[in-house]
Amino acid sequence: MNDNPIYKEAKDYLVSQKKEQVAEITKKFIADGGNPLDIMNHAFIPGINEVGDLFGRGQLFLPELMLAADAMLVATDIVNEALEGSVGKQKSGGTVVLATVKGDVHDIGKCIVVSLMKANGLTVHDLGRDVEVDRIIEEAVKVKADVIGTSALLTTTMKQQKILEEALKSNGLRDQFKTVVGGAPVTPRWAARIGADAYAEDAQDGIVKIKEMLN
Ligand code: B12
Repeated sequence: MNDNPIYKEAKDYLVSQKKEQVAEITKKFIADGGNPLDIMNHAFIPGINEVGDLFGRGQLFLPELMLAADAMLVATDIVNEALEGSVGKQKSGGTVVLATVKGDVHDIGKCIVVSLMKANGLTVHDLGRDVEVDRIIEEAVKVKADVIGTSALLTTTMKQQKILEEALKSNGLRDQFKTVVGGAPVTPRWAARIGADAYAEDAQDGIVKIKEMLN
């Protein structure tokens, strides 16, 4: 339920960059039987978006943005650990190569996507952040990936997703992989324009889209 007061408290801790309290409340929420994704979706993602808006409006500065990101990463680690522990190791047969594109160090969202994919039985090769298109393609070929997923958080780095589509085509590899794109500035329209196979709004949507593509 979105009106659980714990969400507001957790969100406030994140926005005010209180890392210790963020860790504590996340652990308590999970220990009390809460779904780890709920605190992420109802408290921390709205919280970090608010931080981003404040930063965008010049009401909060880079050092505070970095502290909030640090607190977010602590929450993400706790949530991811809980997610990974909550499922069996059954594999559903799909292999995904995932990366945040070149020039972009935003990886909080991608790390959530990785955990949820693993929790859903997908085999994930996470290349990290700031990854060149050539490296992504090399890994996808090497591990015979079914799907290539990319994350871009900057309007300036989104074009790497287009470069990936073009590189796949020019290397005659476009039919070998499905592609899915995500990240806050990315839209279904962008995905269609560059010729990606799918757009994912969030991690859960990503799983749905990937499972559809694998079928
Ligand atoms: C945290 C943060 C940072 C942290 C990143 C830490 C880290 N390890 O990730 C730090 C402090 C390092 C940072 C740096 C910068 N940042 Co910053 N940052 C943010 C902030 C506040 C939150 C991003 C985030 O983590 N969101 C939460 C996650 C969970 O959401 P998400 O990434 O969108 O992911 C979800 C979905 O999109 C989806 N998804 C995402 N990717 C994928 C991929 C696949 C395959 C799938 C299926 C799904 C999927 O699933 C995820 C989970 O649901 C945003 C604001 C915002 N609203 O986005 C600004 C923001 C992105 N940053 C911005 C800027 C400008 C910068 C800097 C240039 C600042 C500077 N002057 O140095 C640098 C850039 C550094 C670089 N080269 O990359 C701007 C970008 C503006 C623009 N037009 O491009 C924003 C929008 C802030 C703003 N309002 O101005 N930033």
